[in-house]
Amino acid sequence: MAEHESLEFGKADFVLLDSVSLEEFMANLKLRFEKGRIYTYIGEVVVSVNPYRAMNIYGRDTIEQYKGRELYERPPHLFAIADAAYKAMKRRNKDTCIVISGESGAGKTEASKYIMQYIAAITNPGQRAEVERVKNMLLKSNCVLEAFGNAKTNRNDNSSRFGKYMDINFDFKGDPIGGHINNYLLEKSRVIFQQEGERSFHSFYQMVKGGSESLLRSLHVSKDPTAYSYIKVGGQVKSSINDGADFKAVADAMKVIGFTPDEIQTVYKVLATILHLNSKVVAVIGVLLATKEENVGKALLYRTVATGRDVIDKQHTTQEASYGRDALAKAMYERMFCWIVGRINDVIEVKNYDAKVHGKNTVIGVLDIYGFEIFQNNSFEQFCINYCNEKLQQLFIQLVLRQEQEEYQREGIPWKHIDYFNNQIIVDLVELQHKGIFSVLDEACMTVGKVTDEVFLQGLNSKLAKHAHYTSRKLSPTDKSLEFDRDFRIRHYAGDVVYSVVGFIDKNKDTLFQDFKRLLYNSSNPVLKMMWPEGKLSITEVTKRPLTAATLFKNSMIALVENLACKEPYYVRCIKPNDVKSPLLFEYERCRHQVEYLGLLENVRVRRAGFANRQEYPRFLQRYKMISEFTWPNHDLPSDKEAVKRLVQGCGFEHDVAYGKTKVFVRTPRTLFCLEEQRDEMVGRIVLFLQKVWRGTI
Ligand code: AD9
Ligand code: MG
Repeated sequence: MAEHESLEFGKADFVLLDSVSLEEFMANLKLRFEKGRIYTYIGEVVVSVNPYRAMNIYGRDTIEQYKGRELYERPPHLFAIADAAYKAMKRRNKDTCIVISGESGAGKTEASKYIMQYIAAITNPGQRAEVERVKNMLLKSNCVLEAFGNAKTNRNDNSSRFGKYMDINFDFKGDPIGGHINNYLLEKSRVIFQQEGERSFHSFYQMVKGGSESLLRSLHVSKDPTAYSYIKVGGQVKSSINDGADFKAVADAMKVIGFTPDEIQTVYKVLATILHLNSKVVAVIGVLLATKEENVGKALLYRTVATGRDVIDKQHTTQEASYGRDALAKAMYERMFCWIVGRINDVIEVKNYDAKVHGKNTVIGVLDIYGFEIFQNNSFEQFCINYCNEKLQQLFIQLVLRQEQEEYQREGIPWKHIDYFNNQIIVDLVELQHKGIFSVLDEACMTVGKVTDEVFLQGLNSKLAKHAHYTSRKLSPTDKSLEFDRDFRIRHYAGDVVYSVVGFIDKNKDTLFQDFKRLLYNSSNPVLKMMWPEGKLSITEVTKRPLTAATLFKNSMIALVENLACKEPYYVRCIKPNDVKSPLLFEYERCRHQVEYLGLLENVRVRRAGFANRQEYPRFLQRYKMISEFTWPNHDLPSDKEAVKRLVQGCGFEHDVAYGKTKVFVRTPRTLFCLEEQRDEMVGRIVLFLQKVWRGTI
């Protein structure tokens, strides 16, 4: 606990509240926000409130204050949690991860960047060139990924429209030697449509606003974003964002990362092609994609179908043609995004690491994913994003609330169970085999013949009629906020969301006519060709039905959670103080709601009743045996447990400790801190003693 912090700023750790009630929690949170203290602990969890203003707390001097310190020695900060994860990784050889959660606009992406900056700043004291290179790449990758994966939404001017999990690999010295980025479901529908007040991905506006005259001329692109219907749909192309300046920063970052000039040009060509797709300039598209004009025209208007052994060209209806064109725009953007991530991975991936020579290669993972969101109109994308947030909440419950309590029970420590809302029921509602919403959706998509979104909704209504977290107009006819044949509502852990089924089937099938894949594969631009390897197959070779978008997303989320669950987790829980991006406004109800659904109060209760630290008896003895005459150098007590008891008694910490079957539990970090101090002192004395022995002075 940061006791040196004055009480005028409230309690630095919610565990220290006089009594644990929602009112007290909120009063402390509010007081600290108003005093400019945006971080507060719950044990080792950081609660962060978005300050919506530049804070002078991330500089070099602050970094120095946190470097190598224990969590409770300094005021709460992201740097302390980053340092704790780093120490666990370095001292105990543990893979760790930092999971950042909170709703859209709460400050996750900013937090993840500060954490990475901190890790970069405290490592590589030897200034090894290769390590510096890796660090630089890791930091630069953020700027590129945000340009292509973030957009202005009505909740956040720089909203992440993809999920990102980044592993940073460290060598035995604790220096970063590489990394790997996993990206999750990009919200590609944004390429063709944005809601009122929103924008498409930053990259489009950056190119149009920041590209040089000659670049834009070569792409046949005008400097006016409103000339392109795909990116003016949202109506609000103006924003506080400086697209022109960002364009140059992104281009520089891509260069530094190692994108070749041809690769960067191809990226611009893809962006330009998407802009042109709406304006019938097939000739220009042909040039940009390095294919024949007539092939572009043909792919847009016809599709090749195999009927038995014959292959024929079938003309699209107008509707099919515009559907195909939109699908092409989305797919080209998504492919390019994944290709960019892949190229960054090529450069940062650990190469030639021999664990036998260099010891274990450990990782710190940082998860920054799209936050829970509710819009005026919520579709398949929001459904996936909110499901992802359910999964992360479930992981938090398992790791922080459940496992903790289960361990006390296992170890026979007296324990009064603390209740919490377990959202597993909602996770199941979405992902359960045969019964969940994803399964119903996939079933509808597999059905032969014309299946509509309404048929999908009927499927949901019949399968989920009794589910406490699902409803629709058919099931509650008096609920006027739901439209017949269109809406269903999920009671999420973070609130109720009404989803419109319109587009679910299409988005889940995610069909892209084979003709486009072949068109792009046959481009004479090698970079573009590389993005479309499956275009190699001829029409008669394509038989396998691809996995649906929902199944792919579900699988990737399950894999993500498995990956996180096997690491030592550190948590940052972000809170959004208001909906108007104000640095002054602490909207009480808004914040209370978040505190409740994030389960923060339960977190405090478990933590308070629980123990900050636990260690198996032999390990504890190994570390501290030198501070007691009964245990140094060896003890003659019947068991290690008895020896630990004797040691603890000798130090006077009896009141702060409980003895489990295999582990000793220490309630407050301060006790551990004192033990560490005594240990340091004794180690110092022992070293001195040994030096004297060696020198022969004793
Ligand atoms: V989303 O789920 O990707 O839509 P995030 O990532 O949670 O969302 P983000 O980090 O992008 O939110 O923060 C939103 C905005 O809040 C930023 O663009 C900043 O203007 C502002 N912000 C967030 N954290 C800080 C901070 N520590 N200091 C100053 C901040 N401003
Ligand atoms: Mg974000």
